[in-house]
Amino acid sequence: MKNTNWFKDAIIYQIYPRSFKDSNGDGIGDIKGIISKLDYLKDLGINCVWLSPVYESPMDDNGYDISDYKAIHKDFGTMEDFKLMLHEMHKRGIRLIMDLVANHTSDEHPWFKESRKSKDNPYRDYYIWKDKPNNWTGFFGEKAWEYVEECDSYYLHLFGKKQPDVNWENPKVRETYKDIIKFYLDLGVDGFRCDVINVISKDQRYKNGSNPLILVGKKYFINGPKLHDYLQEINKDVLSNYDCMTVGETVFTTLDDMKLLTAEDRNELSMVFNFDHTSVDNFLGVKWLMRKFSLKRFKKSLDKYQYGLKDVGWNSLFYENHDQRRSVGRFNTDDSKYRVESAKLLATTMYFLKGTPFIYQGQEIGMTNLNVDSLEDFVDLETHNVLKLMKSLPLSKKYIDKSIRNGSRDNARTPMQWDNTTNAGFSSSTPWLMVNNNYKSINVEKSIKDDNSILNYYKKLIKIYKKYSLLVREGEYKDLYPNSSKLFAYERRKDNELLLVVSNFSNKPKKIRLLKKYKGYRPELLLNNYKHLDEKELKPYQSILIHLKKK
Ligand code: ISL
Ligand code: CA
Repeated sequence: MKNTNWFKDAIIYQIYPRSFKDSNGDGIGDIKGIISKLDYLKDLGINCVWLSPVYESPMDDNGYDISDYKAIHKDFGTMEDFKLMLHEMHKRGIRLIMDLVANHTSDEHPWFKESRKSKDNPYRDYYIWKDKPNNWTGFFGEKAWEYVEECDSYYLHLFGKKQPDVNWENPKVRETYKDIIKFYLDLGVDGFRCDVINVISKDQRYKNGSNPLILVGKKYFINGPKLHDYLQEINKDVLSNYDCMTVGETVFTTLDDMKLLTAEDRNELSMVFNFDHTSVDNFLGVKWLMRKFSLKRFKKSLDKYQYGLKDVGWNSLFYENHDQRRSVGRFNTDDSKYRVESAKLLATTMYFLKGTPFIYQGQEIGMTNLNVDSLEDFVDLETHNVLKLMKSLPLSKKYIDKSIRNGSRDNARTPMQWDNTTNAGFSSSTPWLMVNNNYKSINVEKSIKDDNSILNYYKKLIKIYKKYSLLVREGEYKDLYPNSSKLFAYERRKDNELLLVVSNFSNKPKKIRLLKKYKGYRPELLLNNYKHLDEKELKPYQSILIHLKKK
């Protein structure tokens, strides 16, 4: 990347296009639908969009299985629609980052169709073939190798069967991805969210060693030996010529990895998504293995990177995406009685940390998880693969039911709730995935009119965020009560000024004493998710943001 820092002032909104807005009544969200909602996004105050894949694809994994990187899938529209969308975004001061899925293609990609034909096919080395598979298990809970009779060998797929991993060892593969990246940057795109980027380099020994319950053979295919070389190569050859940013999706990364990946002078990525804080309610980072949430653990996982990346690298700040369940109701919060307070508390607590905020579509109105009648109603391939796996293990029906309902990616993928008309105003016909049945009470139209809504709180929060950008960007972070199991309170301090966030992560009132500490300061209450503030006691899920300046 050019020496550019705009990503540090970006507020990024993720669009999952299939579920955002359908313009032509086929039940599938599309690019024209996105264009029709750009004023809504501008009004929200975000200044960058991350768009999940819209490329040509058989849609086995909703577009994360790409069969032509330079074409737009007809469900979403045409390349002309895409260019128009980009133009309309830029006109409104909104940048666009695309999803770059470079670890695998679809098995229907022409490269793979060739590759599987024979051992001497020119495209053979575009993928990873072995005569004998090792015992790796993929991320979706199935064996990571698939046999092809035609060429009597096995190909590697760390995700679905229809998502063969490409071979980054092959320089031709790297050139091809550089060309794809260049193609979109030349169209004016502002950067990329790089799908599972830290698994592109594989340990060439292909040793046995994954555990089917853990679902990943972490040691063997995370952060492979050439990861940093590949990222630096892409940077040098392509990204450095453009004013762009990258955010890498990195699974199971450590602080040390993150420093290497995001240090400015190493020219690899602008920032990465780290999943430590979304793993505090599971075991081993596997969301199906449910664990009771602990605020202390949550804070510890955030603190580690807030302190750890103080001088080197940069953080991303998020709760949700298209793979995670909804945040309200999670992290010890409540999605019924205190839904509104909870959603506001979550926002205040996360977005004044140091890093770039990401908001996932629907989060800004407090959308909740999908409540299906039967597990069969889920449509996601991962959900069904894992359900099958779980049924083969000695687990109780009750556990399986709860774990699948909790973990299914469909929770985040239900259509955006625009208004209280049929199909929540998402589409004029039956949507590809059912609408959450609470759309009559939770929707954008209603939120706009209600001064007290989550949406209007987000708008206010974003305005304040922009106003205090220097403090949010540079202020020194300090967790005031790392050991409290109810309170999350932190400072962002620079010179004689600071922002103070205090949040009560519980459904009971909580006594506080800390405001006394700031006697010599002039306080200004910037955000409060209740009408009033009692300086000695926070209400259930109450959260406040105060600006303090030395007198
Ligand atoms: O969500 C997960 C498990 O439920 C993660 O392990 C997830 O699979 C992992 O973060 C990778 O996700 C990304 O790549 C996948 C795609 O299905 C996801 O939607 C994408 O975000 C394969 O391309
Ligand atoms: Ca459509």
